[in-house]
This record gives sequence, C-alpha cells and structure tokens, in this order.
Amino acid sequence: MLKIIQHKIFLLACGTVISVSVQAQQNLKLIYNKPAENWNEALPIGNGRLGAMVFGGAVQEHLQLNEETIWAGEPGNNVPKNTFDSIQKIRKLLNENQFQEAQNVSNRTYPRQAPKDLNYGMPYQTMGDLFLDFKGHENFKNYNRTLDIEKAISTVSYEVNGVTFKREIFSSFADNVIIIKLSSSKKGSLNFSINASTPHLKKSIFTEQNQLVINGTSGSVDNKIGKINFKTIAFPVVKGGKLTSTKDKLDVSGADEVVIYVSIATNFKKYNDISGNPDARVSEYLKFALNKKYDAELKAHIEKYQKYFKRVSLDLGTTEQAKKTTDIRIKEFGNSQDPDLVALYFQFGRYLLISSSQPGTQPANLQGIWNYQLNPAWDSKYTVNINTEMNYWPAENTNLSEMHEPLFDMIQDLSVTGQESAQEMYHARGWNMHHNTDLWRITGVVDGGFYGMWPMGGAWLTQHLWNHYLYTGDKEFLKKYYSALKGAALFYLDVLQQDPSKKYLVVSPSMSPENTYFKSVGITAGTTMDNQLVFDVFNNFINASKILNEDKNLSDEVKSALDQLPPMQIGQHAQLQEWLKDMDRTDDQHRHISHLYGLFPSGQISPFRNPDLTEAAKNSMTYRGDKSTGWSMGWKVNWWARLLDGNRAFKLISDQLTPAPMEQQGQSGGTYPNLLDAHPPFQIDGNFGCTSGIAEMLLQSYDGYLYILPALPDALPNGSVKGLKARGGFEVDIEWKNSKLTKLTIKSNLGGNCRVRIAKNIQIKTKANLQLVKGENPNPYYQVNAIKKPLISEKAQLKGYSLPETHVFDFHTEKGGSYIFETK
Ligand code: FUC
Repeated sequence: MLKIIQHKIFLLACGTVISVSVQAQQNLKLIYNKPAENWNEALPIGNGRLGAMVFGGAVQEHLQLNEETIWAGEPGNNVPKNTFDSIQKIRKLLNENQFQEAQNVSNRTYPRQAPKDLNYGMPYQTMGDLFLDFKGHENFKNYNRTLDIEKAISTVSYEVNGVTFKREIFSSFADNVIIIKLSSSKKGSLNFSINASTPHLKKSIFTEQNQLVINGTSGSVDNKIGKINFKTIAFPVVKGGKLTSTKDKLDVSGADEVVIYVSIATNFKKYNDISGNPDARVSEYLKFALNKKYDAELKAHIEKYQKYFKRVSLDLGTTEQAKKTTDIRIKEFGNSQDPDLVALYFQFGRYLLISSSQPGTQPANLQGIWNYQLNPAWDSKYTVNINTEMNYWPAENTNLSEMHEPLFDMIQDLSVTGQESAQEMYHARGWNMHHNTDLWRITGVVDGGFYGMWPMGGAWLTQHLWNHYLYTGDKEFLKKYYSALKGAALFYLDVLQQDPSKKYLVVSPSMSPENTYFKSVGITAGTTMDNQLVFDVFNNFINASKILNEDKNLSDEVKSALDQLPPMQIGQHAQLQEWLKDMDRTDDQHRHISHLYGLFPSGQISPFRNPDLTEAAKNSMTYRGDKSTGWSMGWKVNWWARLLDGNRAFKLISDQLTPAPMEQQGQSGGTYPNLLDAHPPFQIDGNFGCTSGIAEMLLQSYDGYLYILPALPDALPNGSVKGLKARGGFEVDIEWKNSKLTKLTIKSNLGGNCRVRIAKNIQIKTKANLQLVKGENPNPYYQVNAIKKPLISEKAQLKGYSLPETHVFDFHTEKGGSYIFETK
C-alpha cells in the first residue's frame, strides 16, 4: 500500500514504484458534418443562467436563446383552500376499501384543469431567437460543426469560394454573456446581417446605437399575470468593415472579424421578489464583458468550466467508430463496438449539469435551461416525483457537488412556501409539496386529484440534503438546512394515519407515482415508495438532530413513529410489492417503478444484506421490461447496477443510445442526434440518470462500504476512471484490464475508516495495514439504517439471489491521505 500525504510519497510494505498514469486521450467532442436541420440536432451551450441552442447554418446561423428566469406568471403559491374535509373523507373511504369512490372524491376536489382561482404551475419560456444571415454562402463545402465539451465551446467552420469561415460560440462562465466570434481566412470577407425574433406577445425589437434590442414580458397563464420583464441586447464589435443599422436589423459588411456579445437580463430576484431592473442589469453584464479582450474572455471561460469538468476523466477505450460523426455513432451504437461513445455520453451528462446548474442560479428544470417554446411539454417545470431528483443524481458521485447548490436553494424556498400546503390542506406542521413546482415555488396539487395527490415531493427532495452531507461531511451545511429536514419530518409525523388492518402508520391519501392498481384508480394509503421515503425522512432527521445536538424529545417521538412504518413486502409473484396490499400485475409495464426507490437512489435494499428483497426487486424489474421513456431507462441503468448486473445495465445504456423517433410524443425514449435524451420529447433527466448509472456501475458507496467495479459489463473490459466521489469524502481512481481491477487509488478528504469491497479473484499486492472486517463500518458516513424484516407472501417462489464472490477489507485513512492499491 502506498500512502501519499502533502505530495510526498511514502513507500510502505511494497516496493513498487508509482506509475504516473497518463491522462487518457479522449474524444470529448460532438461532431457533425452538416448544419442542424431542427432543434434536436442543434447543440446546447449554457453557463447555468444563459442557454443557447446553436444550429450552425452556413447561410443562416440560428441561436435559440434562453434565460433561466423567463417563466410565465408572477409570485404566489397555488394551495387549494378548504379541502381538508375532503382529505379526511378520502382517508375514511380508503379505510373502508371504497377505492373508486376515494378516487372520485379526489378528482372532484382537485379537478384535472385548474379552477379559475388557482393554477397548476407556470411554464418556463424561451427568450427568442437570434439570426445571422450570410450573403452568398449557399455553396459551402468542408463543413464541420462541433460541441467541444472539454472546453464548453461550439464551433462551426466551412469554406465558400476558397475562403474559410469560422465561428466560436460559448455561454461564458466568467462573463455572464453569450459570445459569438466570427472570423474568416481572408480579410474583409464577413458580410452578414443580425436580426432577432421572439414569440412573446408583449415585445419590441429595435436597433439602438449599433446594438439590437429585444424587450419582452412573459406570458399570463391561468390565474397568474405574466410579470417577468426581460431585455436582451446583441452587441457586435466589428474589426475592419462597417456596421450599419435599419429599424430592427444590423448589417455588417466587409469585416475581418466580429465578436457579438449577447446579454440577457430580467427583473427576477427571488421567488417572491421581481423588483430587479432588467435595463440596468443587461447593460452591466455587457459593460463588464466589453471591457475585456476576446482571448482573455475565452481563456477565463475555459478555466472556470474546467475547474469542474476536469475533476473526472473516464477512458473506456476507443475504436474506429469514434472517427465518425456523432449522429452516425448513435445510429450504429447497437450494432458496433463504441465504448468511447459511452464515455462521451457520461461526460456530456456532466457537461450539461455544469452548464445548466451553477451556484446562485435556478436548478436544472425538465429541459435543463434549453427550451424553444412558450408552452413546452409539462411546462418544462420541476416534476419532483422523479425528474428533478434524477437531474441531480450525478452531482455528488461525478464530483460536481457545487452544481447541487441551486437544488438546495430551491428546497430551502419550498420549505417556506410548503408550510402553507401543509397547514391548509393537511392541518399539519412542517412543510410539504406535491409532484410539481416552478420558479414561484408552488407546493399545491398540480394536474388534479389523480396525478397530483402525492404529498411526497419534499420527502424525496430532502434526501439530496442528507446525501450532500454524507458525501462532504459539511456540518455547516447540515446546520443551514436542518430546518428543512426537520420540517419534512414534522409534516409526516402529523400526517401519518393508522392503517386499519395491521395498525401501521401510513401516508394517506397518496399514490405510487402515476401508476394505478385498478383502472383509473391510483389513490391509496401506505404505498411502498411512501413508506421508504418516510423511513428516510425520519432517519435523516434523527441522525441530523443527533449530530447537531438538537431536538432530543422530538427525535424520540420521530423514532417511535419510525418503528410503526410498514416493512417492505414480497408479493405472490415474488415481486417487491408496490402497494400495501398484494395487487401488482405481472403485465404492468408502467414507466414509473417507484417502489424501487428503496434500491436506488435510496440504499434500503442491498444484495448482501437483503438478498430476498433484492431478488424481489429484480423480479419487479423483469416484469416491467426494459424499453420505456428516456428517464425510465436512465433509472433502470442505476437499478441494474445496484442489482450487480453490469451486462443488463449496459443493455439499458444501449437502449438509451438508440436514435430517438422525431415524433414529439410517446413512451419510446432514446437519444437525439445532439445526444440529448428523448422522453420523447426532449427531457434532460434521462441524460443525467444514465450518467449517474454509468458511475454506479464503476463505484458504489452505500450499505457500509465502497464497492469497486460492482457492475462492470463484458462490453467494457478495459478502462480507467479518475475522480469519482464516494460517501465519506473519498475520491476514487480505478483502473481495470481484462475485466479485472488492476489499480485503485483512494484519496481521503475527511479521514476515518475506509471499507472496500472488491471481487474475490482480485489479489492486492500488499496487504499491510489492511484489516479484516469486523461488525459494522465505524465510519459515521457509512451508517446503515436497519430496515424491518420483509413480509413474504406464502405464494412467492424465491429462488435465492446469486451474489458475486467478493472480499471486504478495512483500512484507516488520514484526512488528506492518498492510498494506492495495486493488484497481482
Ligand atoms: C412525470 C412522468 C412523465 C414525464 C413528466 C415530466 O409525470 O410520468 O413521464 O416525465 O413527469
């Protein structure tokens, strides 16, 4: 074992010399040989706040532009008034097994369309479009278009009559504007006009002092008036040549080089404050950028981006496929060997998270920040019965912890606005929300009493707070968000009802997200997912209050409720039961498999600790099938990784990397030519889910240990990954050859015991300082919350879960220490 502290290398028992492993040469570019013909071929750039889809046309460049706070509506929650009596009635009907009637009451109380005085959330809206029209570029050749995700830049180049034209386009992380640089191989050859459009009803587009201005106001929907005012300026800096303007168009002629700065600002300050001044802000960003030189701006942008991006590298090997354009690689993925596309897809997920979620910005919504419509699918808002959480699964394990911050800020907001729904709808303390929110942090029911009667959004979101703590050990962070954890626990303490048959404490009413147990009936009490979520909410609170030495009495009360939650159950088909009663259908192929929340992202089911539950979870997965919407397949990659089946996980990655149909509706996901995920239509969660799943195949950290290469597929026999994060502040580099671990490096940021599980056939070269494992891992970030023994149906035919042979060892780590293991 080698131990490195403060850059010094100590050779312990073994005499090997550390080989500095060469950074893998990866192809980190999306490449195309023709301009985008539609949005799903255009390439996304973003700096967390400003997004653009770059089409790269030779005759016309088109940038579809977004600013993350342009949403319809105005401040205000959407909590329905005076519905507590209906909730009580539904509870009673459910206790009396009058399921259809319970559903009817819910549907009547919360109609499918928002009543006049309410709304079901506001849509995220596009700003509009910028166009650059080039004269005489119809006959272009040698066309090349890229998205360089190592530098966060999109490039376009082509040739017309022997002159090469080039563009570099990025949304600057350093300067808060979008920058477009146009150049050519021959002086004086840039001739084009700049114009814009926006679909907003309230708008004005005009030129003013050699700049193009777009003013607008967001839309009004339901009972909310559109009150986001925005201003956009496109400001060209022209070298050589001339810049002239007409009413709503700028003309560049005979220029050598042009840099266009696009600045966008709104009046949004906070969910309850829209007193910002877009005019002042838009000019301020612009002024700041105009004070610098392009080269310095580019350098600063790349540096800021790479600070995050370069923390992780993944090399899965490369083949001839990597020389092809990205659209062709996606088309051929299923019938070729292209491990590098898996690495590219993984890194693209990290690129998207860095580009759509920066500290201080809004969290990534259903489309990250990229949306061309005023009324996008599901409003492109935050659906929290899976989608928003999935966006943030890669935040910790792929070493992008800071990208998680916008989500934490949103949870903090919701823990305030959600007090209204807790009190008004449930007469409960604490806070809650249902299955959606938006810029205004609504917490009421959305889409009516069928889809919307799910009071669990806060329960799931707060898991992100606790997990961030487990990864970072940041006690200040825990203190800051403790009230949100406590508020969630208080809500369930007050809301849990006693189930009449077995006297368990259960959430009622609720549903297993979007699924039904009878035709059109989903409303129920005590779904497996709800029980698992409340289990986690209660344990997080108990653990946090202990660490921070707070609320001892309340913690005892929560503990007593925790003990009365139902256990997980294995039903008659040997499946993990989705509902409290054994009602699962084996032909149910619903995209949501919510009861497997306990397997991932939660860690309540583990193959080694609970083989029966693991087998049942696997059976549930098998019944549901593989192909589905993009996010559903993304989730399945993570589940198969947790089931330790790397080949099946890889099969789901292949399904995900299937060309998506261009139809904008349906349940058949895949990947668009621009590598974005299709629900369809485009929804970003599948990108993030799959990225997280690839990380879970290489490293898992739950259930008391770090598991190295837990689900390595046969298709990826050789490779290396550097910089993945594990709970407890560990940072892990792994190398493997012929499907076997060859080298493992673990850096410890917090110190403490490190428990590692690896395949049995791997022999570590030196075993000095390795200890045999005794009892539970003493590392506090690896504490396992004991679940109840599952109930198993007499009809369930369990075969026994076949576990891989592994060995587990402990070693002590110092804060800042680095530990290297080579294998024989
Ligand atoms: C949930 C899912 C849908 C879609 C929507 C945004 O309602 O069931 O498939 O992802 O969110």
